[in-house]
Amino acid sequence: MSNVTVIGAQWGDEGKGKIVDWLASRADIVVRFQGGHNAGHTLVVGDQVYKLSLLPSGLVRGKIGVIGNGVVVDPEALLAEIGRVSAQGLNVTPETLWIAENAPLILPLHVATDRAREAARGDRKIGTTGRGIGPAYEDKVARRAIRLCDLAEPETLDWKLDELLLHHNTLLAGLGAATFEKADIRAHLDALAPKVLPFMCAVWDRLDAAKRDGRRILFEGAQAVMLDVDHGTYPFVTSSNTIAGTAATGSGVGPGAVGFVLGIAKAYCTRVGEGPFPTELNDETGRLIGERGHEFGTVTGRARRCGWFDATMVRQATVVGGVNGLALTKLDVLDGLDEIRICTGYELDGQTVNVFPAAPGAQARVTPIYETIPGWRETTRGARSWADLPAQAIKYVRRIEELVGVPVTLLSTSPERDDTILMR
Ligand code: 2SA
Ligand code: MG
Repeated sequence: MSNVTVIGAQWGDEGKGKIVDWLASRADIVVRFQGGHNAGHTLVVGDQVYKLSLLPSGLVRGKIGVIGNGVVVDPEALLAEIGRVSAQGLNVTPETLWIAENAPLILPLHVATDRAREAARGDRKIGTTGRGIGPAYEDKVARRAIRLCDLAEPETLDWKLDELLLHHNTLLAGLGAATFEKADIRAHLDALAPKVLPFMCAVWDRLDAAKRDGRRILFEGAQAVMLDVDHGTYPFVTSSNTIAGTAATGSGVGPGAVGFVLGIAKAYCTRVGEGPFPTELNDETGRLIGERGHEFGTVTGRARRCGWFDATMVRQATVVGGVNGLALTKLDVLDGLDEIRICTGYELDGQTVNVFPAAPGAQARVTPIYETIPGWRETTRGARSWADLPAQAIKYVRRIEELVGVPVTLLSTSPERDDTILMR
C-alpha cells in the first residue's frame, strides 16, 4: 500500500482516530498537517485508552509522528500531552516525534482573543473549541505569527512579540478583555523553549528522505471537509483547510505524496458547535442516537447534535475533499431502529437542489428530502466480515455508496481496532 490520507467527510468526530490507528500499523510515519489541539482522538490499545489532541495517532503504535507546518502548535498543550502519554508508558523522543520548524505557535493571547470574540458574538457565536485556533491562523496569514523556529532566536522573538502584542492588545482592549504584558509572554516562551526545541526539524526534508527510502506515509486529517475554511459551512467552520490537498501544503511533500484519500463518515451524522445541519433530529430518535453513539466531544465534552446520514452533503465533501474511498463508522448505533432515513437532496424555495448552497440564508432555508429504508433487528456490533452483517445493513451501505458515488472501502463496527471490515 502506498501513502494514504485520511480526512473527515462530515463535521468531525467520524471516528478518524480508530481508522488512522488501523492504518498506522501499515505505515511507517504518521503526519498531522492542519488544525491543532482542537482535534481529539480516542484510541483504545489493549487496556489503555489514549486521548490525543495534537500528537499524531501513530505514536502509540511505535511509528514516527510528525507535526507539519500546517498545524498550529500550542507548546504548552503539546508538552502537557507528551507528559500524559509518557505517564501511560509511551516514550516520546526527538527520534519519534518531528515538529516542523515553520509551524506557527498558539500562545495564551490567542486563547484570550478566541474567547473574547466568541463572547462578543453572543447569539451569533461559532461555537469554537476556545483553543485559540482561529486567531493563530489569522496571525500566520497576516505574517505576524511566532513560529517554532523563533523560539531559538531571542532577538527575533523580541521584535515579533512587539508586533503581535500591538495587534492583540488593541483587539482585546476593544473587546473589554484583559491585555497581555510582553515580559510575561517572554518568560512563558523562554520556559517552554528548551523543552520543545529538541523536537524541531526541517520536516519537509526528512519526509523527502523517507519517501526516497520507500517508507509509507499516513496523513492524518483533523476536523472534516464541512468544517473547511473554504468549502465548509462558512463562517461556521474551523480556520484551516481540512481537505486532502492540505496534506501537501501542510507538510511540504508536494501533491503527489497525498496518495489514496480515505474519507471517514459516520453511518449517521453529528455536529458540535453552531451552524447549519439540515438532517438534525431534535426528537427522541436524535437523543437515542446520541446516547447509543456516546456523542460527546473529546476536546470540550459538549453534547453533539445528531441526525440522519446526509448523502448530498457527503457527496459534496468527497468531491471537494478528493476522496477515493469511504470508511463508514458506527453502523451499530443504528441497530434495532424500525426505519432509517437518508437525505438524497434538498428543497430550497420550492426547488429541488443537489448541492448545499454557499450563502448562509439559503443554507438555513434548505429542508432535506429523505428516502426511508427499513432497519434491521440484528446487531452489527463487532462484525468482522461482510457475511456477519444483516442483509438490510448491507443494503444501507450499498445505497450510501450509490448516492455518494464513492465506494465504501472500510466498515468499522466498534471502537476496537480489529472490528473493521475491509471491503473489496
Ligand atoms: P475552532 O476551535 O476554531 O476550530 O472551532 C471552529 C468550529 O470547528 C468545530 N470543530 C470541531 N468539530 C468537531 N470535531 C472537532 N474536533 C474533533 C474532536 C477532532 C476530530 O473534538 O473530536 O474529529 O478530528 C472540531 N474542532 C473544531 C467547532 O465545534 C466549531 O464549530
Ligand atoms: Mg474526534
